[in-house]
Amino acid sequence: MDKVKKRSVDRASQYMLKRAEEEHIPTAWDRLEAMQPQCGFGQLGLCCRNCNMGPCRIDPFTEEEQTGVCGASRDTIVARNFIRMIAAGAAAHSDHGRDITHALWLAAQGKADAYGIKDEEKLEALACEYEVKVDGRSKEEIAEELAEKIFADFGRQHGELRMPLRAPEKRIKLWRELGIMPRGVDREIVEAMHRTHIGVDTDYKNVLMHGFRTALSDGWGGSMIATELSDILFKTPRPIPARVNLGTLSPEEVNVVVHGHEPTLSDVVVDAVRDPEIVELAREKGAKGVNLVGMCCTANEILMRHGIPVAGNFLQQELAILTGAVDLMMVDVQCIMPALSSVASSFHTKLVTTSPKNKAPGVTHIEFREEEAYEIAKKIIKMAIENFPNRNGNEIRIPDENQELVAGFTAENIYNFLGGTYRATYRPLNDAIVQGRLRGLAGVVGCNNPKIKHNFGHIEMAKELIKNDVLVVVTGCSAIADAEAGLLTPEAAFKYAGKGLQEVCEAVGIPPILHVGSCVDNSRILIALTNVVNEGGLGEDISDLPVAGAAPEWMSEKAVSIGCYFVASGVFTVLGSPFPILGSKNVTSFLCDEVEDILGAKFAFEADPVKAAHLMIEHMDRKRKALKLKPLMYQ
Ligand code: BF8
Repeated sequence: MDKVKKRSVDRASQYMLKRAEEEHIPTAWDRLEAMQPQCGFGQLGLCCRNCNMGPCRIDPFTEEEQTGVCGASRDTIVARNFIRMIAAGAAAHSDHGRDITHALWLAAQGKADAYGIKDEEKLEALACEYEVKVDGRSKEEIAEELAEKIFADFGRQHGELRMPLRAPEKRIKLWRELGIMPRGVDREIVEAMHRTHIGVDTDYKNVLMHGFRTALSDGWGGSMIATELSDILFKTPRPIPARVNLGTLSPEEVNVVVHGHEPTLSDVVVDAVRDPEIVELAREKGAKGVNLVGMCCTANEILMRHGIPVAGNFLQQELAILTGAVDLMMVDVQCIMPALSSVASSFHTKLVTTSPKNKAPGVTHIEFREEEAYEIAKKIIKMAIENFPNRNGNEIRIPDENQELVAGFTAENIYNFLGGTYRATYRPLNDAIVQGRLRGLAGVVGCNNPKIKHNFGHIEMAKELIKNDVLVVVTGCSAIADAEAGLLTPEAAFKYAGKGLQEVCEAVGIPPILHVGSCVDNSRILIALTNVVNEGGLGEDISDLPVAGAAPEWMSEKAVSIGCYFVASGVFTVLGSPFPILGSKNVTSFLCDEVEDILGAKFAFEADPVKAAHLMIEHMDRKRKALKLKPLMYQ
């Protein structure tokens, strides 16, 4: 048991890891062990394979100025590798945003029956921002023109992206002065690839500043588009109770797990599992019904809007199959481990890929098309039901872990709840900070990584922050980790929060940690911070606020892009493990120090989540001092 306790703090995961060990089924933790020692050049960012004169690698231990065959210095190589990570992360988020735009565009033309406009108010507000005429037009006409205008933002060649104009004025001015105001989403990503091609940009600072521009085109571009249009198409979330962890799988029902990121298929599956034909078929096959659960960010999308249970976060995807109770797992894009097919082959589980961008050898592929979304959803669920009788009853081991949570917070509804009334104002939140009831705000986001004990970083950091009167907002796998530890309930405030935060939570009945959605929904945090600035009394820019961000268990390139757009927006950001940049002292000192003078924020790396929380708290205290705020009420 010791080994599994070292791998995860979550009891359900420990239980499944034990099974994996007994049955000799390797998981990500075993593969990480087998991979040791990992490539030191790669870890430090010192390996360049951007051309065929290489691969080149720079000796990390020499003081001599070594270069690659082309003459690229260690600074250039490290900076180039780093911004290629940003470009890949921004591409993933933004392509997700583009797919949602495509669904809206089809729905507006009546070509995708499964979708409709679910939030007309938001549609009209966004249309006004994009200068789309609203008066006297149908919602479909408005939506079609809006989708076209948003498509244009992806490929914009001149001018500026629309959504960054939502940022505080001072920040916009800074971005313009620095030449990092993003133009088109695709343009910034393409330019990142161009600049890092052999023989282009060798000035590491110039390379890194373009990295920030690319990241901004994600946070204030592709991701924000994904969030806004998902709200319009699938409805804007409201606080909603639900359940989380592997115990949400049912021994008596057909278990369908949706895993990945985009809500275009999963949202339709929510309706399809309730279809009388489906319910009837499930009964015919001896099941009590169909139990739909989510995994990773697709889970967060349908949790936020429909209260669908969450089976787990990134490191639990293999463990879900190890229960022997998953009849079908359908996946779309991002964070889907290629190892799933081999784990599934040890059980009756059917694995189905659905995106033309993500197929896997030997895995059933049922291609998703928005035009036939409902039929395709039903086809996949029927396949799950047909597979139910193939379950081996003796093989099923579902852990008895099934926690309550409340999710569904947004930049718009946070103020309603914190206000204690339905006034559309951030005043009560700002006042709570100004008067010292709250110390500040923190966003804790990002992945799991088997290099860090599963969920440990997220949970310990969040607990330390709330104990110190910091209101925490969470997304992605971090939100799921906290939910599994019971932190996303109003009761958690009494157990773990400091007195000031407790008072705020008690007054309005909210958890001390607010789940604001999937990883693209980090854009909700940017908007919330902007609203705090605009409300007044806490400075003129996001960098003036007593706020901080963190990704204690990050692993994906998307997390790199997220970190960079938070820093570029003025948020001090702490990572649980370093970026692969330590091979260059100059790049490291630029990102972890000098950039604060340029952008008003910087990165820090700290593996201990409690120490990391204190870096964030110290930062908030410095900002409080600079703003001459009152001392904290209870600390
Ligand atoms: O986009 S937090 S492991 S699931 S990358 Fe992936 Fe990381 Fe989870 Fe969501 Ni975000």
